Amino acid sequence: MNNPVRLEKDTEVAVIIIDNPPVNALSQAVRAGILEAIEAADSDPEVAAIVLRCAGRTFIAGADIREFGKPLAAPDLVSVIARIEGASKPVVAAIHGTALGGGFEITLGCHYRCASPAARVGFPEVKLGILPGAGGTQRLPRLTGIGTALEVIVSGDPVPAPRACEMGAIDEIIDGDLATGAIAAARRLVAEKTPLRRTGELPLDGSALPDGFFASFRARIAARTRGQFAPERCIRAVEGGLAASSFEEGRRNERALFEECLKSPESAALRTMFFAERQCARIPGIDRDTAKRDIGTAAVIGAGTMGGGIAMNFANAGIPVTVVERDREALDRGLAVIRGNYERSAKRGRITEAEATARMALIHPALDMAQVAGADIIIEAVFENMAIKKQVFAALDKVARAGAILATNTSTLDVDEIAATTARPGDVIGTHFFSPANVMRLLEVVRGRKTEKEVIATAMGLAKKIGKTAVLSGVCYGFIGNRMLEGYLREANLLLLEGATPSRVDKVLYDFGFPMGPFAMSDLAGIDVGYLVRQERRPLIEVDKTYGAPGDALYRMGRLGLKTGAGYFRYDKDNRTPQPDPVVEALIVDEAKRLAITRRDIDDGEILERCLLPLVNEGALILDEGIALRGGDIDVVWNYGYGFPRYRGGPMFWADATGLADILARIEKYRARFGDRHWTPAPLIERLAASGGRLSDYQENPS
Ligand code: T1G
Ligand code: NAD
Repeated sequence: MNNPVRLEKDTEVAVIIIDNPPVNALSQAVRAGILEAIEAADSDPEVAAIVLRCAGRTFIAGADIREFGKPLAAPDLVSVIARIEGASKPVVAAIHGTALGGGFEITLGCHYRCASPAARVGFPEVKLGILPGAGGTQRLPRLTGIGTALEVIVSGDPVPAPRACEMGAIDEIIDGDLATGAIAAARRLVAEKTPLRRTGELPLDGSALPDGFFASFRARIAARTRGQFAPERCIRAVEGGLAASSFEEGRRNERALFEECLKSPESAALRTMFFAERQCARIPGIDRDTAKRDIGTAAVIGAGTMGGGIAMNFANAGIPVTVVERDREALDRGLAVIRGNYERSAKRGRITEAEATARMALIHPALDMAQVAGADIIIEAVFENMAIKKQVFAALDKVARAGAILATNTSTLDVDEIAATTARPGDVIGTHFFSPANVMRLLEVVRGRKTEKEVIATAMGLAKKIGKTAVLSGVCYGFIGNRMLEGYLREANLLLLEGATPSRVDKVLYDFGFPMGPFAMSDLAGIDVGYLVRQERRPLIEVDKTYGAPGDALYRMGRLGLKTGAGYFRYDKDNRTPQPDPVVEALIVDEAKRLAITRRDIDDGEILERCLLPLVNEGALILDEGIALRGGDIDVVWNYGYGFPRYRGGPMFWADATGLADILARIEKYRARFGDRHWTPAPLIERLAASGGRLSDYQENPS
């Protein structure tokens, strides 16, 4: 392999160029290359200053995450940065793209930092369950002050260069050519004989911090970081720097905390999720050479809850979109909701008024299906009813241009059956958005039996363009996510009949790390939604009289969830906090009596297992059937679609971490109690438990 670091000269300025595609991660060769180049430039009498920059699309994106957990080959990053900082000539960092993690730390070791206006810097480590481990928690506070640095380190969010400049983390924004500008800056430092500014030698001043600063910072982030290990270690690293008598002492403390994080199960989960998320985009048989269709215009059929949100995704990405409804009233209502959403975003400062207006202008309301004739993709989001969907697709088949992609947003229906109503099943695909569709990151792309590869490739590419993480699913009832959800909700409801309360069950899942429990989630989605899903399958489920009984009873009472102010919980006006409702508790007791279920005290451990094991078991079936390509895909679906705590991986990773033999034994325990119907272990779990394999790495046909 070629050396990923080269040294060029622009008369008296040495330019170190890092070229390690795709993101200039700090592999051992890069670390060694930088060290060697710095030594050479520093000892070269003809060199007066040094510029450090990157080739390719971005500055250094940080340590090479693939090297984590392996013995670290020399030189380590700490020594490389110490050598940069210790150089006897000005070292100028020139940042484009993103300088993240170890990449940002390198720039902090330089004596001067310039950046392109669109560059961003930051410490994403906390999102990988670790902390900046090469002096970042010690140097950044010396430049920006402790409060600002702490915010950057604990949030993990990248900071736009102009803001970083205001904070003091960047010295200069360069509007024109960055490489030229950085060299000019280096010459200026030499000409003006500016003393070398070594960040590590700057004082760390905590005297301006208000009393109890760290305690109140901890309190402020407690809810947002609950259950996580790394955020507290980030705080301790910064706090330790302040207490330390030297930079070096603070840095050693940071290193110890970093090592502790690296060994944590949370970090293992988060790193696995980082790669799982990127792996989802890879589909066997589809690669860069697979043709993609151009998506310049779009259309959405139905402007209800989902249609409106889906249309917003296109408008947000600058793609004009026609929205078709069946009557004027529904159309006006749909458009009003979209307008309201944009106005709210503008009021909150998330977008400008001008952006809101421009986006709204990209959405074209229509009452006539013929208006979609020119669209490159048409997404149907009408009622969840097969007969209606078939009518819509038959109509689309008549009006859509040849080569248009015909997509359905169905949550459960058979995409192949829908495709068969057209003369072009190869162009039909499922695009299952999650509610609210303009907010939720997940998109399940559902491949029909006849869907053409280029249609799949186009849908996956489009997802990226509109800011979604796409996961490919095969056709089955509920696809990946909702099929798994079914068992989770079934057990949660049964637990109520057996003796638990909605608040107790929700608390257990909340404490596990979900943003809300199954019942608050059901109330938010609508009790009617769950009821209608069960209605469609009554013949299948009515053998089990207990199935969904509490939800059915609430539906009959007209308690449809948050929207009616009452569901499993009750809600005060203008307050979305679920309140326990004695009416529901009495209702559950009545239902249990009617169904002859003896209520008992159920412990938290059983509540958790009863909800999570069905996820694992169904996930294993889905994998074995080839509905999901890999275990990691399932985990991404559950993280982005249902809020499964990312620091626990997903249901598949959680099962692996628990141990598949243990998982199997627990499923068997419930099988002995409740019978085979819902508790027959998935054969894949039995196989992997026996062979020592893992669900989260499992893939049938590795690409
Ligand atoms: N290590 C290894 N591979 C990486 C990587 C990294 N840090 N970052 C990206 N990749 C791979 C990625 O898997 C993908 O591979 C390809 O690069 C393109 O990425 C000591 C401890 C930089 C904003 O956490 O946030 O420094 O799938 O598809 O959308 O304190 O990648 O093509 O084979 O995401 O343009 C901290 C993580 C490390 C940055 C680019 N750094 N990366 O986004 O492309 S910890 C991070 C990103 C650290 C020090 C410590 C993004 C990006 P493949 P991509 P993108
Ligand atoms: P909705 O009832 O809010 O909206 C459906 C809209 O379609 C209505 O406005 C209706 O007037 C319109 N419509 C019906 N027939 C039409 C026709 N022939 N032509 C044009 N418009 C027509 O429903 P929704 O919640 O938005 O669901 C839409 C689809 O998305 C369903 O398939 C549903 O299963 C799926 N989905 C819903 C959710 C969710 O949480 N609501 C999540 C994912 C997927």
